[in-house]
Amino acid sequence: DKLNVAVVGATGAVGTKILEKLLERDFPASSIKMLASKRSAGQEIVAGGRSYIVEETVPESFDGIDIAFFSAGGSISQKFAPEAVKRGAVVIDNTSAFRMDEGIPLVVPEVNAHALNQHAGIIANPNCSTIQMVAALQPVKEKFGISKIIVSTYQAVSGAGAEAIDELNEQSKQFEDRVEIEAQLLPSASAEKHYPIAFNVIPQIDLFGDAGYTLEEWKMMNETKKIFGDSTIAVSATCVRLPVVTGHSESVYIEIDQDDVTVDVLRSVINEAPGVVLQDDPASQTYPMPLYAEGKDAVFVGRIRKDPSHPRGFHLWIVADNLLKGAALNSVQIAEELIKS
Ligand code: A2P
Ligand code: 11C
Repeated sequence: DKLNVAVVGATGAVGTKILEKLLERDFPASSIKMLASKRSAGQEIVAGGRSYIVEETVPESFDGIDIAFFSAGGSISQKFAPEAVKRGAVVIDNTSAFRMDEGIPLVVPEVNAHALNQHAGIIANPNCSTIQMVAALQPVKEKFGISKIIVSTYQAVSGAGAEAIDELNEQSKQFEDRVEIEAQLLPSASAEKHYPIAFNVIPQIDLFGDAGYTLEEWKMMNETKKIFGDSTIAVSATCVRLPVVTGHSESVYIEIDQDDVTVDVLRSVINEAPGVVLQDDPASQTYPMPLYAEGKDAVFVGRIRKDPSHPRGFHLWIVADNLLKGAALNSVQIAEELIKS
């Protein structure tokens, strides 16, 4: 049975990738409706040799839709996801609007596909930096148990949307032209101050929340517990923006529950994980980098080593395309999993 599909945020950094993945993976869609704001209505998107005309998102857009992917920001999801569900669609939401709500599954198919068995119409796709971390750590958790995670991220600007990519490009040009760099968007459109991202590093993603952590950091901490179904796991995050266009990188420290696990054993366990590719050979300078992860579906892991001061402590370096496994691909995989059952 073929399905009627809608993509909300179709002109955005993630929305365009959702269409690409649906086509590339031969998703059984009988129609794909591309929805955005009124500003983009009438715009043509060409993909897979076909032309799609963008429409304005209104409640009636969801009449007859079976699956609706949302990636147009939290407020648009708040407004239209319930409308889509009311009209019989299942919503796969890429924003943070419903992720921590009880009864809303938060899913990375390689980790907790079982959570899809019970839903009330909305399924949440986790934050990009959370997805790649839990996908890489899942086999380690399953085999040895994990009691603690300390993560520092190195996040690309595309995570903040198409406008943030424009801002990095614009600022790079201003730097080259030796004119003053103007910052308008990062670290967050709604923040009081904005700082240049070109030739800089910003230790703030999204606004600040409780206890000195940013909202992005809280997302990584809370979502990890929910996806793993383990509220006891200790997680602390530091989230940082870099002048990289696409590909989030993460330095991750874990403490496992089992003694005497060697680096080689840890490598082989990670190597067997679905969707994960090991790139770990110091002798040949092999390790993951965002420039090479861009456009790839996999989560790449390298630099695996044992902490010299803790018998159960390990360090890893995890890289993935934040727009693909971090967003569009994971959303489409959720849809594939749903129609399997
Ligand atoms: P538009 O291009 O019409 O503004 P990104 O994540 O790259 O910043 O993209 C955001 C996406 O959300 C875009 O597709 C954008 O469409 C869409 N969007 C923004 N505001 C609305 C709205 N009011 N209704 C539907 N889609 C919206
Ligand atoms: C970033 N991770 O890189 C963010 C973007 O909750 O879906 C995704 C925000 C979210 O800026």
